[in-house]
Amino acid sequence: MLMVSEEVREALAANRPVVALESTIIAHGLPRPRNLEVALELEAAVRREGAVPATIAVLDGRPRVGLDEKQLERIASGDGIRKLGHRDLPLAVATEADGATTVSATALLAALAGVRVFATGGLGGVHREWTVTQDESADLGLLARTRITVVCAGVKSILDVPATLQRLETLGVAVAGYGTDRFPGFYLSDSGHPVDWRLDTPGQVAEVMRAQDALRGPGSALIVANPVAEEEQLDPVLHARVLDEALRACRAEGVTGQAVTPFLLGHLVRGTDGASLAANLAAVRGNVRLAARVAAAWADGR
Ligand code: PSU
Ligand code: MN
Repeated sequence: MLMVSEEVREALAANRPVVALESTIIAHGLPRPRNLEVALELEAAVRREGAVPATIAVLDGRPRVGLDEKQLERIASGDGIRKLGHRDLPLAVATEADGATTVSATALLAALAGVRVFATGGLGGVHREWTVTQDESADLGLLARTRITVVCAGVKSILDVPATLQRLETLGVAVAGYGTDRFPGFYLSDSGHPVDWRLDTPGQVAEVMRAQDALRGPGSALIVANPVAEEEQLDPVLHARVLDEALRACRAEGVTGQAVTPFLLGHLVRGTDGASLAANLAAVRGNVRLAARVAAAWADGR
C-alpha cells in the first residue's frame, strides 16, 4: 500500500542518506504560489548536501514517500488537499482522498518506509488555552511512539512552549538543542526556555540515534532543535505584537481544531508583511541542510 519512489527505494537499499519532508507546510502552511517554489527548493537543498529528498503525502488514497514534480504541484495547488494527521491516514486510504501529511503522519509513513531522518519547520504542540480547548497536536503522541529523528526549529511559537516542553518530557521524547543550550522559538532563535542537552555536530546526532537503538527503549523520537540564525529571525517585538493580534482574531472568529495552526500562521504572514514567512523559510532551509548532514552521518556508520 505504501508507495516508495524508485529513487528513494534505491537510496535506502544502497544505504545512501535520505531525508523525509512533510507536505502540510506546503499545502496549508505557506501562501501560494510561493509554496511550490519552496517545496522544490527544499528538495534541491537536500540534494545539494548529497542526500535524497522524500516528500511525503497521500494521493488518490495512496501514501507516497518521494514525490515527482507533478505530484508536488498537486499538493501545492491545495485543491481538495486535506490536512492529514496520523489518525486520518486509514480514512484517507479507504476513501481514496488526497491529503498533505502533518509531522505526525509524515513521521509514521517515513518510519514505515525505513527513513530515519525527517526535516520540518516547527513541530505542533500544546496550544495556548489548552486547559479549555484540550488542543494538543497529535505530533507529540506520535513522536513518543516512533523511532525517527526530527530536525526542527523548535515548536511553533503560536503554541504554549513551556507546556509543550513539559509534555515532551512526560511522553519521554528526547530533545537536544543543536549548537545551543536554548530551545529555539521557530521564528525566533530563542524561545526563552532552556534545553537540557546540546549536540554540536551531525556525527554526535547520529551517535545518539545509534544509542537509542542499542538501548532498545521504547521506540520514541529524537528532536534536534536547530535555531534560525539570529540575523534571519523575526523581530521579537513585531513577533509578540502580531502573534497577540492573531490569537485574538482566532478567538473572535471561533476557529478551532485543525484550522487553528493554518489560521495563525497565515495571520502572521499578513501581519508582518511577509517577514514571518522569510524567517519561517530561513528556519526550514537550515533544518533541511542539517537533516541531510545527519542522514549522511547516520548512513556512514551503517
Ligand atoms: N511547521 C510549519 N508550518 C506548518 C506546520 C509546521 O512551519 O504548517 C504544520 C505541521 O505539519 C505540523 C502541523 O505537524 O502544522 C501541526 O498542526 P496541528 O497543530 O493541527 O496538529
Ligand atoms: Mn490542534
